[in-house]
Amino acid sequence: APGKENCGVRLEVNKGSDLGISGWANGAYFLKKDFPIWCLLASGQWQSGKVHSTSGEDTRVMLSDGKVLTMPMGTVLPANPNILEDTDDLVQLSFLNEPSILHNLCCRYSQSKIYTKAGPVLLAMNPFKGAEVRGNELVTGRGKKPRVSSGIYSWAKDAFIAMMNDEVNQSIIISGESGAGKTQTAKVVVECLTNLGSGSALEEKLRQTHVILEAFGNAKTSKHANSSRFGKLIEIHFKPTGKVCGAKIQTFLLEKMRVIQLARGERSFHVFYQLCAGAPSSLKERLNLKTAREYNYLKQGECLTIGDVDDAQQFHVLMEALDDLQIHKDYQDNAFAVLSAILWLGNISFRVVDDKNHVEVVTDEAVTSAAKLMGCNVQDLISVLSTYRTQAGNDNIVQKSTLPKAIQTRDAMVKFMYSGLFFWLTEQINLSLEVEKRNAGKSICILDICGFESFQKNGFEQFCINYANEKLQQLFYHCAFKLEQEEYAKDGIDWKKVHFEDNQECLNLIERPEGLLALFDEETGSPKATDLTFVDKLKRHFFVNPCFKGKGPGAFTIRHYAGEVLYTTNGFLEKNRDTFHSDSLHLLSSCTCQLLKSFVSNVSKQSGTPANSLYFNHVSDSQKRSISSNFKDQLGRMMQCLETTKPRFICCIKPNSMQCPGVLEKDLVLQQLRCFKIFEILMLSRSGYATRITHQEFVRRYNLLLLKKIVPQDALVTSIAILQHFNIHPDMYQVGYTKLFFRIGQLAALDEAKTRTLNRILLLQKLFRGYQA
Ligand code: AOV
Ligand code: MG
Repeated sequence: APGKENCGVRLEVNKGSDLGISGWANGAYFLKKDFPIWCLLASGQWQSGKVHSTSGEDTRVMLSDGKVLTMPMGTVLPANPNILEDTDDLVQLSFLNEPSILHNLCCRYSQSKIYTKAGPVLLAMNPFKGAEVRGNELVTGRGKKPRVSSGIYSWAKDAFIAMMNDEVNQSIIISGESGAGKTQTAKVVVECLTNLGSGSALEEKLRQTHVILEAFGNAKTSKHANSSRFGKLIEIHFKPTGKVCGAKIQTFLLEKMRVIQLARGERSFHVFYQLCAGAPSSLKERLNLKTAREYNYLKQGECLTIGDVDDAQQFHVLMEALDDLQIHKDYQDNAFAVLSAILWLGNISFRVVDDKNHVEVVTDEAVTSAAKLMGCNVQDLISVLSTYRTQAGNDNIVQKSTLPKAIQTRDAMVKFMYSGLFFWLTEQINLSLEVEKRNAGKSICILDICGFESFQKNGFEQFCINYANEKLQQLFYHCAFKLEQEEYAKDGIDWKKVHFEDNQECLNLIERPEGLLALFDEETGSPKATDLTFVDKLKRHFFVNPCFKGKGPGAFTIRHYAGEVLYTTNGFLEKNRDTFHSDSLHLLSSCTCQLLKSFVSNVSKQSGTPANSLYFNHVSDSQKRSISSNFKDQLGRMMQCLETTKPRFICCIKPNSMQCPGVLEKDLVLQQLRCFKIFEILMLSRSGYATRITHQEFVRRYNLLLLKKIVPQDALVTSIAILQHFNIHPDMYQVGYTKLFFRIGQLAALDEAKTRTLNRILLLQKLFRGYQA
């Protein structure tokens, strides 16, 4: 509002300014004596204080510790009155800047208030502690429901009400980096929604579902001991009356590589350790189970246990969950047999028999146990693992495999078996949660994927995970603005579209024709290509791309929305090919283990992948699709699916990297807030019409300013009368059907006028009383 003294704030979208103060660069109006402020000290920290005096460009400030400093222009920002410290919606802050926002979040976090709204999104700070200490934010659900924080309950209720009133399917997308609290938040949201739809039986079933999926799909990484290594979309269905009538889970993007390969300090999926530690002796005997340390697949990470987690006890929790979801005991036994077979397959050793590195399988306990558990002939298994067939004219020639080829064949079979098992489990769970037939109601879905990852060493898996997060982030940016603008549209006010910088540039690098994925596929399909030729190709194509940098041989960086990640391409091509030989497929289909057989028939079903299918875990060489192309298609379908709903976002924030309760590292939080562009979102919320207030509330608050009373029959008419009485410039507000929308600072001006008027009234009353006396 140039030229307006009392709101001389030049608003512009904060395009990553380090301090987040661009919006205040011109706004020196607050530099009045005793005004509360934030000072940027030489240490880079913000400290609170108040204005002492001003002279020219400099401001003398008194810090909260009593020190008086002279601060140059641009290092002092206005702070909010204490009363706003606790506000549960950052949009309500009178002064929006990084220190104020951080201060608000810190204050709330110290009181265990972990949920805070930032305009259209909900921020969830990870408390790293149990529900019992969530403080006074608790509300109790109906009946004996577990207690859920009111912040998230009312937020979930908004989605529920919108679904009921607008009859539009809703989705709640939970994002945040690894360990930020997405999976826990997803559980809380599910609990709120089932509670709102009075579905206690389903609520219990969903709780057991989480147990099962976490056992089979979560693992310890170097960042997070219970990291989700798959994505899930939980759909909760409601009848037209609002009562819950079932749920459905789609799982996707399972990191199946983890079964065969582990980084140091990481574990495979929890269920393997749980089974080894907790299986009752009869089961142990049947499956010929050993301890975890005796299996190559498990011991390669050099990490077999997690802190105080009792794997044996967790196994009992898992068994209970499988029983509760009525998964038949025979099936459970079959599933455990598949797990045991996988572990034994990993122990199979190969003996090199000639100078060409050709191998034979060593006939020992490993191969016999694996064959027995799979229900196939040992010799058949041996021949699939150590030979391959080539076609010469009409003849099939059988040749011995080399060591790498034999290992690749075995590992591919293992990956197939594990992802088949995971997919089968999801199907079983869905049978148990089944949505009532002929349901004409609506649904709310909750999306929880693997969070953004940046380790010291990042491979193909991190690339896929970060690409998926990049897609979600794009949707987030899009919706944060769309939702905002929808509110203006709904209330019938004029609204000029705001330009917003998103992550399209990075997605273009990855997705466009001739982009990274296309080149990746080209190299994957070329027999001569190697991981090194792949990187060279990328370097040639993207040497001017600002999101890409080649880094020495075999490595490159991508500038993602959440920071730059260094990828080493070792194994990229082979992982992307994911070759799975038809001989292996034949072997599995001939096994007496019913589950293994069913995995094969699932693949045939999926070859003509249905349009709405979100899984892609099985790839055979007959399909000739690379993992990355499948991944891209999957993500595309997932996005389309979400776009048919009204998406809402929860941004999970990791307050510290030690995973301690009560500790907030400001820099770490700030970095995440910047990734989510919370400042921009708030600035946009406010650069348009910062404050929204219903006509009724406005009249209640400012009616007394109209010394000449008008009959308040119609709040809208009275509102307009107040605005005119104060000569508020028409550029500064818009009158909506239900609300008034003000530009920043306008209500503060009215508040000042209100205080002046009240003081005058008090003075008059005093004088009047004195006169009477
Ligand atoms: P993530 O899903 O975001 O990581 P989680 O939801 O598993 O992270 O949370 C990480 C850890 O933080 C949990 O194991 C809990 O100890 C703690 N935590 C998170 N939210 C809460 C909460 N609301 N109440 C109590 N403790 C919580 V990953 O799956 O790695 O991207 O893939
Ligand atoms: Mg998770």
